[in-house]
Amino acid sequence: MTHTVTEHFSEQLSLRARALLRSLGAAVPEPGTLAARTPISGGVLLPLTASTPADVDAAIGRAATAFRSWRTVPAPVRAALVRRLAQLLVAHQDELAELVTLEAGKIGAEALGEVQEMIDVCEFAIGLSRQLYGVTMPSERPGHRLMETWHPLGVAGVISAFNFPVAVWSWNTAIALVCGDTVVWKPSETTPLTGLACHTLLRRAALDVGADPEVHQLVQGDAAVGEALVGDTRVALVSATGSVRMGATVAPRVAARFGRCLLELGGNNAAIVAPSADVELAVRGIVFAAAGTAGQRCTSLRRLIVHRSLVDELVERLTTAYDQLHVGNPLDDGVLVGPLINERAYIAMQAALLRAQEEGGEIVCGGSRVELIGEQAFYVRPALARMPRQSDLVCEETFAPILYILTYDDLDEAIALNNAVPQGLSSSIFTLDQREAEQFIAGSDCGITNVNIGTSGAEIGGAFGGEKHTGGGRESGSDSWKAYMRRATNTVNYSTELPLAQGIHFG
Ligand code: UN1
Repeated sequence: MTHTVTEHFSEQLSLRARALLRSLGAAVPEPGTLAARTPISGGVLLPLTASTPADVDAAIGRAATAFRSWRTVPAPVRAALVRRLAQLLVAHQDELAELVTLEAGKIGAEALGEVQEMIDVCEFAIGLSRQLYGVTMPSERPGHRLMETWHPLGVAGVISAFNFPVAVWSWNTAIALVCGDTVVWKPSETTPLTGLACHTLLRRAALDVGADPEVHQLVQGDAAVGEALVGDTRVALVSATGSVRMGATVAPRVAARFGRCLLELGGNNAAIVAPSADVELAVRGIVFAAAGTAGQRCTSLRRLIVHRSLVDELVERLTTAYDQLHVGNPLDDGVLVGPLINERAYIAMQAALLRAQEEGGEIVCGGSRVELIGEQAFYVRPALARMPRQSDLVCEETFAPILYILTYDDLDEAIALNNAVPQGLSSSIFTLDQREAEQFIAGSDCGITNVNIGTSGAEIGGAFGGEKHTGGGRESGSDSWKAYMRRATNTVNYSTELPLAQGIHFG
């Protein structure tokens, strides 16, 4: 496209974003210095106003005030708000998904899937509202009851990333709200419009069911806005998704004020392909996990650890599959790989590919830029790189579609390679040998360990998160809700005596 054609296209995308915001009920924001861009063309969708320190302070104040009454609303009644949000998400699934495509560059199917993930977690949270169970234990004293009760924690500060701009918000918010917390959300500065859209839907849901709309606050801007949340003692829980570097600054600051942190940081996810693998199935799983979302999921597959007997055949099959991947405008039908989020991501990818070659690797296919829609949009062909060993480069997370291929001879070695990186989010094995599968489940040090599926695309029902530099947090399903609540251990004496524990006699 020529310069002017690209500009014209960007204007069309901007008009579309405005129309989508309006149909989602959001007023087009006051123009300011925070530019919402689209990676589809690199153009500006809308200029927004970033929150000032005073805005953030006021937002936290409103959330803290709203908490005082929200915490007293029974959890199943709180769930009415989440139920209404789910209904609005169902009604607006297409528009919100399209906005995700415009802002994050996801292909249609994945953007719809992301909104589906929101609906799913809302349903989970609604059921959860009647299952915030505490346990009881036998007391060692007669006439006593020992039990645990769970109570709302306070204000949850949610800091989310560009790559799942709406789903990760909903994981945190749907659950925090039924748990009785209020939320202050800072979306990625790269995806402020989807932030605005979700905030608008939630406020509308609150008004529709007669809940206090102040239970949710939106703040917009760069790292300084996030830091204001991190440093504020009124924010009981900081739930942050992003880079390891970001987590390394957030965690000590929250710890220093004895706040609570829930971290979802980088991943460097591997899949092992064992000799018994169903290779056809493995190829499909690998391609989705490595090239899907243009390699920009925390759970994207970045390392393939293949048995030596299989590696040549697998690389050949993967190359054939990669050659058929349609890279292009994610709004177009048939496209499987959309753009990288920005130029920085493109530069990081090119630097990694260069380093891979310097370290003796071979770029088997992909890696090059496809200039489709002007100079400011960064489309790349997903790359396969065969590496002689797990070098420093391979141990780093590059947020782009590069799959490093390594070989192994015995399973212990493969599991050791899986574990020999600083991150610990997701992992998988392709094998039809049950012993191998179980050995891997026990041996992988990651928070997510799969068999015969790729590393990405987790369902919301499980706990999502990882170990080591991934930060240790768990979000979404299972008992992740416990991170959003305060546990109290209660001893109730219904006797007329006052026996002391441990058999102590006092006086
Ligand atoms: C992320 O990349 O931050 O498991 C979240 C998956 C998605 C969520 C990814 N359900 O790939």
